Amino acid sequence: MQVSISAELRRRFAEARRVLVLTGAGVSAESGVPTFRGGGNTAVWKGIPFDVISSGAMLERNLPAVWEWFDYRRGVLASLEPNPAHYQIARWQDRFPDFTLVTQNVDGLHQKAGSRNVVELHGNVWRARCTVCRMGHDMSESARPDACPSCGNSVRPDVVLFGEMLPPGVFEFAANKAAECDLCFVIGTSAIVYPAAGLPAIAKDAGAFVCEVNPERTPLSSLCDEVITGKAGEVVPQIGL
Ligand code: BJW
Repeated sequence: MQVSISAELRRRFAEARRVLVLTGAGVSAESGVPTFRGGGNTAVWKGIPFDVISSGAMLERNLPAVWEWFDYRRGVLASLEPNPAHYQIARWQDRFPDFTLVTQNVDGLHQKAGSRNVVELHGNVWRARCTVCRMGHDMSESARPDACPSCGNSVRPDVVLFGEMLPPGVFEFAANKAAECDLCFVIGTSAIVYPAAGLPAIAKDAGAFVCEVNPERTPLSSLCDEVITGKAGEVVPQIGL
């Protein structure tokens, strides 16, 4: 579907030097990853709402149940591929002198599309980490360890669950980039989970042009300079290279 892109956005895109892109689950929807909100079949897992099963409280109460949920998720993700939005965003990293991709997604599809140095606010399902020493374990090529190979304690998904803190320094890095950018894209997020949803306002307050891409309006739509209504896989490739 052809979308309307303003002359102002085209000019900003042509002239931008520092660009920040914030993505959410919607950017992966056309790859077959269910979003968290607005329907889909992972909003409830075995009768447990996702914000309960994906919570720090559940992790403390029932770590095996949390692993079962994440093992299922990795199983689904293993066969999924990036879509045209992931690929176009990956091309943008070589288009602008200073480019930062900040994602709330834990699916690894941006990296699979070729994006480098992705700022992962909420972690990644393909990593486990020790609950005590925090040592990380890559599960993309090897199985989940039963215990930490370094200290023997239990491991958990390296994902930021509800009620947990973001990894130290990650949000601060993203916030600094938001404060410095001149063009900010907000793609496929419902913009209700903080602190991630606060990044576009930081960019806007610092003078950036903010553009949202989403089939639905969000709480951020009214602060954006441009709202493009549509699916990321259709809209993002039309914005330009
Ligand atoms: C398309 C599309 C297509 C569809 N193309 N688009 C300030 C105020 C109030 C509360 C808080 C606050 N600050 C912090 C909080 C608490 C909480 C929070 O924000 N709660 C809100 C829900 C109210 N935040 C936290 O707990 C965070 N921690 C924290 O702040 O620590 C400090 C602290 C602790 C305790 C108290 C206070 C402060 C941590 C948040 C971690 C989020 N984790 C999750 C789960 C990850 C694990 C897992 O994968 O299971 O991360 S929650 C879930 O939501 C996931 C996502 O990353 C995140 C955001 O969702 P996203 O990406 O926006 O997806 P959806 O599904 O919501 O939206 C999809 C969008 O796509 C929709 O708009 C569609 O229209 C669109 N779409 N198809 C483009 N084809």
